[in-house]
Amino acid sequence: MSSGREGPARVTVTLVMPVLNEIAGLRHILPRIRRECVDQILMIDGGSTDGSVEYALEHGCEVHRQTQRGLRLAYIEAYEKIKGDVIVTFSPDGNSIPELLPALIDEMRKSHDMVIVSRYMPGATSYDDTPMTRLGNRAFTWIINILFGARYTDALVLYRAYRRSLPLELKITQIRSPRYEWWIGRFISWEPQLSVRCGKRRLTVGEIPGDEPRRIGDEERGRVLLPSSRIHHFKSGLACLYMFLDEFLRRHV
Ligand SMILES: Nc1nc2c(ncn2[C@@H]2O[C@H](COP(=O)(O)OP(=O)(O)OP(=O)(O)O)[C@@H](O)[C@H]2O)c(=O)[nH]1
Ligand SMILES: [Mg+2]
Repeated sequence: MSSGREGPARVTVTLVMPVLNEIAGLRHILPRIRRECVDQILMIDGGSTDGSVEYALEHGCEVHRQTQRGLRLAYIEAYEKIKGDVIVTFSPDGNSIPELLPALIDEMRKSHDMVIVSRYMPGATSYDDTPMTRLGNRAFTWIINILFGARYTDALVLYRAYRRSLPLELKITQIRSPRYEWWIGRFISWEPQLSVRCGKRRLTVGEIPGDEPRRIGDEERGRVLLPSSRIHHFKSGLACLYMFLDEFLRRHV
């Protein structure tokens, strides 16, 4: 079976895994990652207290403990520790299917700057979406396409691969916490901004279809959308909209 890395254009791959109390997911997912597909697994820990860090260390992962708030700053802090030519961001909460890694890396080797595992391409489904998140993800992807001349089917998903140098070239590593995120009280990750800036620069972005299974642990908890989760999604949406406006009005890249 292909690991996605054979051939003349062999690339080294770092799997970057943000984690905040995901022990149930890690137990299911880590054993399914074929180690010949990746050269380094770097877990970025947001302050887990459930044994996630210990489990990851025991299973051959490197761990960076983030000191600042939000996923973007977590990635920025850990950026220097990433050794691979290609970064794959991966959520070990069950949303990212490890068996798709070879196909993702294979597609990345076709001279793409970034490859997205799309939940909305024909043949793929998100089982984690609620009607609200589905509508939001699709509407925001459409807005990015219209404003920045891109053709994504899924511009927001975390599961994707890109050249290690891409966040530097797109100056994503220079963005700290914009003022609007402090006002809103929500610090968004860097994937939406990668999609926006790749669109602005007309970079080569590919997509492969990939289901998004439900978050591990939801079955036990029941699929209840808590009010706090709704507020959290609403704030993320608002922060994204501000970012789109800011990117549209200013020439950041
Ligand atoms: N290091 C770090 N990891 C985080 C943080 N917040 C969430 N994570 C992890 O990042 C991954 C993705 O987070 P989720 O909250 O599932 O994000 P999502 O699936 O895109 O969005 P939801 O629809 O809100 O669940 C999970 O493995 C989380 O444990 C954080 O502040 N720091
Ligand atoms: Mg998730």
